[in-house]
Amino acid sequence: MLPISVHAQAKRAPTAADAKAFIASAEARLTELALRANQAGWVAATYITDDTEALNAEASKNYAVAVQQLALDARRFDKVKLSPELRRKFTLLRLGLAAPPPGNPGEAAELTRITTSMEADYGKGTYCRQAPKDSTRASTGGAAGSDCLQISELSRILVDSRDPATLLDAWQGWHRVGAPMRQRYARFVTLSNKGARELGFADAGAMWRSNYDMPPDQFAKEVDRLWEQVKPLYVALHAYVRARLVQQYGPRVVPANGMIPAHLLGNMWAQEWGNIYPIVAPQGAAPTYDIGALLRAKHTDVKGMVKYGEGFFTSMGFAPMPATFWERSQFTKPRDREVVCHASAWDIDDRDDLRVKMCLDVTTEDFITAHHEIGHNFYQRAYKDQPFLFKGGANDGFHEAIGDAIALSITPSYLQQVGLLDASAVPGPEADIPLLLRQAMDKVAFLPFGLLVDKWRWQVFSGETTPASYNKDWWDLRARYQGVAPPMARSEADFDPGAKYHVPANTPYMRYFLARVLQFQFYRAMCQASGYKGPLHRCSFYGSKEAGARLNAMLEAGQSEPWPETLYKLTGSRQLDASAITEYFAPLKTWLDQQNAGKPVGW
Ligand code: X8Z
Ligand code: ZN
Repeated sequence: MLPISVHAQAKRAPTAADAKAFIASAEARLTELALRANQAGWVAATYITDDTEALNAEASKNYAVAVQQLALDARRFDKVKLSPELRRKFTLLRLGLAAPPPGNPGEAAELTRITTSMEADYGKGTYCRQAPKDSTRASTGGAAGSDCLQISELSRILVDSRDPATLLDAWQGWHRVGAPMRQRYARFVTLSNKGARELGFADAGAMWRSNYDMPPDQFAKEVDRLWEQVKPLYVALHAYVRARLVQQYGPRVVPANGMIPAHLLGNMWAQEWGNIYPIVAPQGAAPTYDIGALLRAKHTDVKGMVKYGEGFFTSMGFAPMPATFWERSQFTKPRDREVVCHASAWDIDDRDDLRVKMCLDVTTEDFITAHHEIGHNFYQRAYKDQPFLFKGGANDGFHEAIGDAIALSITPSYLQQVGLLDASAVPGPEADIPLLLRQAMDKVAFLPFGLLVDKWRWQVFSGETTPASYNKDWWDLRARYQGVAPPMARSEADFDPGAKYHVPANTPYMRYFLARVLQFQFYRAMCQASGYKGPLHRCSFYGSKEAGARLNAMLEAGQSEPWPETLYKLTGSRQLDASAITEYFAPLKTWLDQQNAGKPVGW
């Protein structure tokens, strides 16, 4: 069946020139609608009210419906011979949305209402130890009262407390945020699948997997291949951390050869474990520095933390962020209103209006996050001269890897160079294992979590996981990949995936798994470009214009070509390759294997 719009032109077959004109007009229209959606999205995320939520839903719907309509209209060019560049724009247009709306206008509006409301509910989430008077506000009600804790306070408890009961209370309190989303999530899955099928994909998960310049099944195999490369490192870290947690909490809390309970790892989702480094630090080793403590000692404020991130990029030859970045960003949590605290980077006008939205504290974790977010902004600015459909990461994993690749250069000698560490306090090679362990607690621990979030969503979109087993299948994946168990009984009355931001916000997550691998590839390539020779983990390319030029060549290409070509520009390789991360951690792997000798490994 031909789309209706073709009948008017049925007199002659569409040509490449028609296709070019179609794309030019599509890009102009989407540029305008994206600006509106970004503006509405920004106010909705930095001032959550019913009105900003409604305005955001409206603007997102207008953008999404336009993309969807254009992608459907574009089918009339499917058989026209086009340049690879123009063909790529059509492909990207069809893949442009994480939640493609169905053609039915009522259903399209319902879909965006559901996504905006789930994200807002996540942002408003609170745990009130004493039930508030109005019991309908139990988990996501109004401004947090004095006895109500939000995600940042609950996360703080998971970092600081060493009391299993206190930790459990914070963990279960936050996980209540998911349950009220369960039904909406099921409806959301139905509607986005419908939109994906109208575009010709098997389901919305297959659509997500199609965004990597290879067939979707091949992409699924690629991530499994990478996981097999890094799994021995993860399993060794898991065994070592578990043994130290047994020492800390006893075998009744932590089974010596089983899974680690999810509330003991210093992070609400047990995704990064660096916050409990003090529990697992090598016995007898001199304590290493804590970057948060170094920053506080220098009275660095949150803006100052972001300045370090910017300073790294400018040292490599990038221009500083524009003044509006500093004026319009949200660096700290406002006291007088509710906001979505989950960190994000924004490119409001697809040119110079770059911003971050964060709720920073002066901690090591947030110092890394500041680098992560500003990395997005430098990427966005580097590709600002690309046409609309090529503005984006080579793939979404690239976007997530830039700031992190930079932050891998935060070595002892870098900290000395920027004046955060006194020369007398710079540790020598004896600190390699403690520093690598600290790093692995974040980077390596994350890998299985990064993999499983979308393994779960792929199953949900394909129908393999139905609402009847949402929670069970979530925890099955967490058991299988992470070796992490829920700290208390869970049931299908819960919806624990909803307690992780990216599920209610519908942000695909495999990008973070890719980024964990890619950032080490980028880092190794920039170390080489800077002329560094020596063990990979001690390299810092701060100040290297050569590394900056190579990085910029990759960034400015945006998504104008298949990502392997863009990867080649920086690394000289066209492959995703975990050998850089295993090389970086090789000395730690040897050490972990020694520590684990004769002890249980695996779960
Ligand atoms: O969501 C993020 C960034 C925003 S793009 C802060 N990250 C993932 C997460 O927090 O779950 C970065 C690491 C993984
Ligand atoms: Zn990010």
